[in-house]
Amino acid sequence: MSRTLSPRDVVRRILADRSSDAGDVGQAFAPANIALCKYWGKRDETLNLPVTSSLSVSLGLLGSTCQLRPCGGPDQVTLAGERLAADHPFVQRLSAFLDLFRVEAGQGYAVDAVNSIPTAAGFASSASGFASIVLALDNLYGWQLPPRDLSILARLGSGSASRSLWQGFVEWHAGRSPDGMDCHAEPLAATWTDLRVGLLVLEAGKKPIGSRAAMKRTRETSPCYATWPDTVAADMAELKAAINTQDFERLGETAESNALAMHATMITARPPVLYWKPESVAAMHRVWEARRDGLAVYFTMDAGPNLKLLFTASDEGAVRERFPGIRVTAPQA
Ligand code: 2P0
Repeated sequence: MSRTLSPRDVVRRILADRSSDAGDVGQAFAPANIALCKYWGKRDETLNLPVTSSLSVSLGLLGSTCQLRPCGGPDQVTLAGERLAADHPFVQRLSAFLDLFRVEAGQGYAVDAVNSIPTAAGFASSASGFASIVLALDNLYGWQLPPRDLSILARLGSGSASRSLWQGFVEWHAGRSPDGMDCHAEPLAATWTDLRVGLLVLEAGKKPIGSRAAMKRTRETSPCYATWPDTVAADMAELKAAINTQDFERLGETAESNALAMHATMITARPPVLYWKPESVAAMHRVWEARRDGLAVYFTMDAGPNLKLLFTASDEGAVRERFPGIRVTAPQA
């Protein structure tokens, strides 16, 4: 029977027989990912173990690039060319994560991170960031860890980062073990080159509450959360069937419904968590209106006011016409 481990124990176990000699520099890219079946709620907050499995699609060239160099003293973090102060929340979170990997106390890293996803528009997720850091560490120390171990390490930084190690469709298994060693992601074999994801920026302001605190509050207080695991189980099966048969309507309908079900759990939390803005609701109506007009377009939403539209390549022109300013990505083209 496995017991709960600390994040440091998990790292020690995974790196047991790996080198602690760093090279000069480690560098890596990891794609951002958008969940079609969402992760919302943890069974273990220290290890970022989710209540349910989830399924995402990665965003191709949109993501994070990270360069790591060992340095003396405290960590030095540069984001998009700008040096961040030591008390910046991102630096604090990153340094706490890097603490798990330091060979000697006091050893620092110079981290240079660049996001190609529109950060200011609220699309930056911690997912590609932590995944790129884990890959850069793997590169710096020459660990050559198997992907499943990299996924577990990325999860310790941020749950959704466990899914950002691959392109295409990725399933994150919730697992059952208290130590989380069976809680990692893996890619699905199926590909779908015609699938498109459009980022619809509606508001770039700061979120009222971060997703970490919001999912905790939802799990603890929402009367609707009890049905969430069953919703996920049904939606996961539907999405996999839709992907395997390339049934776009089935994929879109399920992803949209899953996102709304996740938001229903948060809206009913106490106090409520409502990320939607009037512009978000107006955009939902525009999506539904487009569907009534025969255009196969669906939306999904995360912990923010913006929409991500799902459609196929042949409808890209029609979607761009209806949603000017949309940023279109071809996840698997
Ligand atoms: C997802 N989100 O599946 C869901 C949908 C937001 C809404 O994963 O606390 O930043 O670091 O594990 O991964 C955002 O949560 O949370 C997220 P932590 P994370 O993409």
